[in-house]
Amino acid sequence: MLEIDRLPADVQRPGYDRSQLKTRMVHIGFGAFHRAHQALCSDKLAEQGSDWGYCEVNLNSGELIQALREQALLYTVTEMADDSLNTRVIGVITAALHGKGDGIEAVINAMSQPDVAIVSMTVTEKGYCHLPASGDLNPEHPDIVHDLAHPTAPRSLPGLILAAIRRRRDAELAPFSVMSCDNMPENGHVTRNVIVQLAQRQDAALADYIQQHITFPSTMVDRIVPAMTDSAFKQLSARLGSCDPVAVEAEPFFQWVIEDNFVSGRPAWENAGAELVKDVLPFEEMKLRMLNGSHSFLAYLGFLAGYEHISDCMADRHFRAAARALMVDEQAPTLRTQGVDLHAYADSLIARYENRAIKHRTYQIATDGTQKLPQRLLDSVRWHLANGSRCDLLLLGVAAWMRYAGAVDEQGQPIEIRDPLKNQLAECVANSEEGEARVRALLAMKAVFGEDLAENAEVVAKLTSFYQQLTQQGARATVHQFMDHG
Ligand code: NAI
Ligand code: CS2
Repeated sequence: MLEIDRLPADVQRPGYDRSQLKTRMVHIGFGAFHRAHQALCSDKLAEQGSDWGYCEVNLNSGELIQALREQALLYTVTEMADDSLNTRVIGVITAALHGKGDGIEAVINAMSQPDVAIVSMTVTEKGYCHLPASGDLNPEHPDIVHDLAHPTAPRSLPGLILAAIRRRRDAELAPFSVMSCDNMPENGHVTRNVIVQLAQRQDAALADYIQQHITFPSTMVDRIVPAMTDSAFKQLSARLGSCDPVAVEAEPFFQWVIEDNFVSGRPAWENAGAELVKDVLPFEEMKLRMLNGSHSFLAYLGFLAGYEHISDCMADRHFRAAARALMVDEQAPTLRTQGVDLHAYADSLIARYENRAIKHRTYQIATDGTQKLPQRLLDSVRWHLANGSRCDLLLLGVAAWMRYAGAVDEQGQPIEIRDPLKNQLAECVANSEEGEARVRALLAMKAVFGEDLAENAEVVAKLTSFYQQLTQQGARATVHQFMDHG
C-alpha cells in the first residue's frame, strides 16, 4: 500500500483541500492511461482551485479499485526520462466503484447524480462493441445481445451509458457530455453511433433525446503509458519507500486535444496543458497514423524479430529507418493536417520511442490487432490505392500482423493472441494453408477489412509476397532487406 508519510521530499503531493472537490465527472476504465493522462491533467487543475473531481469506475476487474480505496483514493504517477524521474501524488479522485463488486446499479446511480456533467472513458477499442471497419454497433456482440434483453442491468459500455442517460432523462436532470479518450478516429462519433444505434433498438424516443441533448466531444490523446511490470513496481517501490499497486509510469510527453463541445460545462483543462479546438479530426488522424500506425508496424515486426520493447526496435537502425519511412513516406501524405511540420513530428516520435526508461512491450501493442488495423494502417492503404501511390511499408505491417495472427513465433513457440476476435482468427488460421490462402482467409474478415481490400489483386499479391518473405526469412531479415534494397 502507498504510504504517503514515507514518500521522499521531492514527490509532489496534493496542495489543495480535497474535501472541496465535487464528483462532477465519472470515468469508466481506470486503466494505466487514464491515471497518467486525464486524471493528472485534472489534478493539476485542482491545484489551481478547480472542484472537478472524478468517480472512477472499472467494469471488469475490481483489484485496482479495491487497492485505490485502501489508500484513500490516492496514487502516484512517475514521469520517466532516460536521465530523470518525477513523481506526483494524484488527489483528484473522490469515489471509486467496481461494476461487479459494487454492482452495476451503483455505477448507474453514480452517473445519475445531479453534479455529474461529464462521463468519460478509456475502455480500449473493443469496449465500444462496434465493427472496427465501419464504426457501427455490432448487434451480435454478446454483451449487446445481453443488454438488449436487460436494458436496466447492462454489461457493455454503450448499454451502461444508455441506462444512465435514460435514468437522468426520466429524473429530469441535466444531460452529461460523453467523452471518449480511446485511440479511434472520430472517437466521439463512434461513441455516439454505438449508443444511438443501441437506443434505436430499444426506445426510439430515447434515441431522439440523445441526438438532441447529449454531446460527444472527440479527443486526440497522446502519452506513452506502458502496462506496469513486476520489475517496474520493484524499482518504483524503492524510490517511493512503499509499494503503490495503483502506480503508473509514463513518458514526459503529454498531449490532449479536445473538441470544445460540452453540454453541461467542463473543467478549464486548457489551463493544465490541454488544447480545446473546434475540430479534432486532423489531430486524431495525424496521431493515429503516424504514431499508432508505426507502433503497430513495430509491434508485429519487432515481436517476430525478437525485440521485446519499442526502444529495442529503435536500436536496430533498419527498424528505426523503416518506422520513420512509414511515417514520412506513407502516412504523412494521407493527412489533411495544416501547419504542422510532419517531418519534425516524425523525428519527435522516433525520439520518444528511443526513451529506454519506458519499457513499452511490443507484445502489449500487438494486442487487439483486429480493432486497431483499420484506423492505423488500412485507411492509409485505401488512400494510396485511390491515389495510385506506393504503400509497401503499410502492407508489410499488415502482412506482419497476418504472420503474428498465425500464433506461432519464429522459434516455433506458441504466441498467446489477445484479441476479441481471437476465435475467428484461430479458425481462419486452422482452415487455411500458409501463403496466399492464409492472406485471403484473413482478408475475408469483413469486420476488419471491409469488402474492398480482398477484391484488390495488387493488395492480395503484395500481402502474399511479404507474408511469404516473413515466414521464409523472418522479420529481421525482411525489414533489413526492404530498407537496403526497397
Ligand atoms: P489498461 O489495460 O491499463 O486499461 C484498460 C481499461 O479498459 C481497464 O480499466 C479495463 O477495465 C477497461 N476495459 C477493457 N475492456 C473493456 C470492455 N470491454 N468494457 C469496458 N471496459 C473495458 O490499458 P490503458 O493503458 O489504460 O489503455 C486503455 C486505452 O487508452 C487504450 O486502448 C487506448 O485506446 C487509450 N490510450 C492508451 C495509451 C497508452 O499509452 N497506454 C495512450 C493513448 C491512448
Ligand atoms: C499503443 C498506444 O498500445 C498501443 O496500441 O500504440 O497505446 C500508444 O502508446 C499511445 O496511443 C500513445 O499515445
